[in-house]
Amino acid sequence: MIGTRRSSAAKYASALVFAASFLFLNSAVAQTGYQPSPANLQARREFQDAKFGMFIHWGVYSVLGAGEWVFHERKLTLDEYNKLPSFFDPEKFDAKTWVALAKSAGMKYITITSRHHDGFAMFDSKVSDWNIVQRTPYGKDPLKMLADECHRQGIKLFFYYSQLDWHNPDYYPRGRTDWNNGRPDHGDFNAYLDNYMDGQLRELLTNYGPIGGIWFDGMWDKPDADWHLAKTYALIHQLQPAALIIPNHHEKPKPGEDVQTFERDLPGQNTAGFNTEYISSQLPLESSDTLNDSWGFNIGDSHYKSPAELERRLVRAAGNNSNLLLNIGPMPNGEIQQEFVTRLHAVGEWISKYGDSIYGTRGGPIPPGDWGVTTQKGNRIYVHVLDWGAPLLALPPISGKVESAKWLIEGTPVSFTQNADGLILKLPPLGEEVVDRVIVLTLAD
Ligand code: FHN
Repeated sequence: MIGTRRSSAAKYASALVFAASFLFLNSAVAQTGYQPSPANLQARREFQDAKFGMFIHWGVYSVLGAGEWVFHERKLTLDEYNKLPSFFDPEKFDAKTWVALAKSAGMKYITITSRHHDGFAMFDSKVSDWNIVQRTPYGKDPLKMLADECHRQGIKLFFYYSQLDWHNPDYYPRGRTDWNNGRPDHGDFNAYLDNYMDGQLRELLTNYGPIGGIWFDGMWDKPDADWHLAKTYALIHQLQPAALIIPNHHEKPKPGEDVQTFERDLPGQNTAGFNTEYISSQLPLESSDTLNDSWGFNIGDSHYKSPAELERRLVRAAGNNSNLLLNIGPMPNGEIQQEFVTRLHAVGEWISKYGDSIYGTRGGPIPPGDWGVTTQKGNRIYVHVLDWGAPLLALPPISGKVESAKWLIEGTPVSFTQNADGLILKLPPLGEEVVDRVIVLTLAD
């Protein structure tokens, strides 16, 4: 037996060192030492100025009209799910209509599922034939058409990309969402990451012109796995330095990531139960949510949010220094259901009047409250009174002298007093229901 019998303390200590290094290796390393390029920092500012994006969950799962988790929820086998693409023929898909709808809603960017957890590529991939061009009667690449149209209409396009894969045999060992769908109990996860995933990411960052970034999802399926983040993040930043990496891993941001996104929650909130309460003070923030209760097309989900709810959601996101990424799930024929179109047009109508108090702003300076939020831009502070019926609104002190206070829409003055204790705004009695009563405070230079 070589060497002395090591004391249990020594064994315990080295186990600790090993565990710590493994955790460090795994979580912190990502793209250690990552310095965002000037183009990336500019893209981050433009992202924050944009404030409002369209999330699109669309795939062969749309055919069943039961959301994007139908493969898992119905515990289908591979053979069963492999039939779906042959039914997917979205002859009504029109990139111009989709992009125009996003613009009409006041949205400045689109994030579409290039590949969801079923692993099916909604683009022309040479890495695997499990894709829309080779496996569907449609046989065309909708992401190419969408990318071209976005470039034409000045809308940034982001690609959602699922790291979780319920279809690829090399996604092995499988994770928390596993069920026996007929895949073999062996596979090469490193090959899955390095060849398959990075191969497809290279296609998405090479064949579609300049893109806004990659919106990752699914790491939460194997939270302790080594996802080769350093390699994947470096690949993305090397191919398109301005592309933003937006990981929906529900954890504290890791080196190499460019935006922190929260699902179904405002930054720091965790009503969804899986979001981190950590809020990055460095990275732009985003909050994603559904227009009804579903991400993918769900024929039985008519629980639509009202335009007022959506507008308030956007304002509260802005007041929390965050973007809102609002989701639609198009139908399998490529059309977007009227319930979504009507509400997006209504939001567009609203933001065409209130946009100044949203676009290009940052949250604050007064922290969000039940009464409402504030946004700021240059020497202007926008006080968004969302839920306050009393005649006086007392706000904490702000730095800078308020020169004038006016209603954003009417332009008429609002009487106020400002002293060291704070700012008091005199509000007329509430008339008809107003989504957001906005007062513009102009600060003296
Ligand atoms: O499982 C996915 C879900 O299908 C959807 O894509 C959302 C969107 O943020 N993310 C995951 C759930 O956390």
